[in-house]
Amino acid sequence: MFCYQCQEAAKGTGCTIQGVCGKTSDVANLQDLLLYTLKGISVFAVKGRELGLRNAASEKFIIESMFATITNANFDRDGFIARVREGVALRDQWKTQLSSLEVTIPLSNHDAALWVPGTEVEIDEKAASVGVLSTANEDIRSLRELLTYGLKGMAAYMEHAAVLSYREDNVQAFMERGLAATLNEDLTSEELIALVMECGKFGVDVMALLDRANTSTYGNPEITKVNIGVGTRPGILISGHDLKDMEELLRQTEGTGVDVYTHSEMLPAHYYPAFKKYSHFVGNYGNAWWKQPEEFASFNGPILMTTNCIVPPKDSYKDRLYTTGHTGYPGVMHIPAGVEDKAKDFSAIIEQAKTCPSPTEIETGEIIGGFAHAAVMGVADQVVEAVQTGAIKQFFVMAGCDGRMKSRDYYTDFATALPEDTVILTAGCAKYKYNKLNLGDIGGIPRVLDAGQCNDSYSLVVIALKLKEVFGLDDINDLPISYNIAWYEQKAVIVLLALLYLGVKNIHLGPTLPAFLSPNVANVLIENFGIGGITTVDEDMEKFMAMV
Ligand code: FS2
Ligand code: SF4
Repeated sequence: MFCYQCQEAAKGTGCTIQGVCGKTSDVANLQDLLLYTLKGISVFAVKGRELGLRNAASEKFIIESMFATITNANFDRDGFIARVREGVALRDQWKTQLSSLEVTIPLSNHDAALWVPGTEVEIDEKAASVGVLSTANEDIRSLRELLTYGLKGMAAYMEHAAVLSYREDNVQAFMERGLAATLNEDLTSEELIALVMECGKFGVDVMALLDRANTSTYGNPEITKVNIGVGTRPGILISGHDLKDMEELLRQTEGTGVDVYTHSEMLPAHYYPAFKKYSHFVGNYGNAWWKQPEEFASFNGPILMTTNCIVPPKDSYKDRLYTTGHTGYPGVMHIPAGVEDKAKDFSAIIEQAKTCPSPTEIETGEIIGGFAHAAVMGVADQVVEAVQTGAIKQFFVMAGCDGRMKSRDYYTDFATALPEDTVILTAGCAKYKYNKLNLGDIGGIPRVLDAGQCNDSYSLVVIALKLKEVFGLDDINDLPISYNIAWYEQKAVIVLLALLYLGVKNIHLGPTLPAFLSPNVANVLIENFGIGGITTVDEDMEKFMAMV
């Protein structure tokens, strides 16, 4: 195996024996093979689209399978083998359909468009030969992977929008074009860089689409205080990002005597009006994804993982853990999609919850959030006045991901060290590094404004663009906003590319720069966008404040 798609890549270069995430070597290879299969499908889907032909099953398959290969989403070997076989069958359907048209199909002689799966052993052998290192040139490899990881993040957001019946054809078309392009040996570095930038454009589009999907379905997030203590009844803990699962679980648990709590990236569900009506939606339990081992153990009840990030479970709670959607873990119960138009059936989780003790209290109090674009626009006058009077000197976008590494304490220390006339704009699970610090407020505006999940970084962009308009500025970089972003997995990659596409400069990215950036590709990002890493809190604070 060789995997370097996330921030925790071993030794800062790549996992080669087993993933730091817990992914085994065979599963890592099978994920590579699935990706290769998706590229093969895309070769034909691009041509089909050009000819006005579509295949809804292959479109759906590409998005769902891309999502399944994101860090910490799915560890299920058998599931990946089944997906590879299904993918090749879909590719061959396309092939048959196009063969009667006698058209020239670029890349149709590529092995990804031709290979045929045999026995499981042969699949494993093939899987070991198609990974990241099969591209010899390190800059081309770096650009192909940067594009691929952006596409993976894009797929996650497409899927969340799709479950709410929101799709955008241009985004799907780019997904297929981008995947096929990574097979093309003729593309130059410049052409690949252009595709990476285009990926950022579609990143903005997909986040806007998901924002529409979420807010049209569940209302605009509202400023909300969320309980972080526990009740006395048994509970179900729901994690991940899928709001449709959230809705369904709340509906099915109503009146059962079982409470529902959120974990990690599901915390922002509390901000949506549609979920506030459920009195058994008690609060948020615990912190970011990587705290699962201790927090899932002390929760005492069943836990539903709707998306990544899954930490390989401890025996102490494995029999209370459930996956659904495109997540999976061997030996963990999976809740399948509902048949035809039927909702997923969560009754097994609810029945188990009834037999469990209530959660052990690990903290008490409240945290505040819900500062997505509509809520912030509602208090825009107050914010603008605070900036004009100098009460707020600078905003710091500290969005993105949290993770296990000790070096991420930097973000807690940085937030603590920020001057009192600064405000943190956050989204994603990165927030857990500073959302319980009680940093106070500026004239009633909390110093940590949580917009929501990682995809709600879009809200931060909308807010920035609105401020730019209000202050009559030509350039988004003239705003009093600095960017100190933490990343972990591929959704952070699409968010980053989206910010670059919007022209945001001088983003600091940590705790380490991606291992998949070759020195030359990193230089392109440094020279054109001023991207930088992090150093120490003191040194960075000095640099940031000098720019104010
Ligand atoms: Fe956190 Fe994991 Fe949200 Fe990432 S819970 S690192 O998936 O996308 O952010
Ligand atoms: Fe390693 Fe991250 Fe890949 Fe897991 S996803 S194998 S931790 S680089």
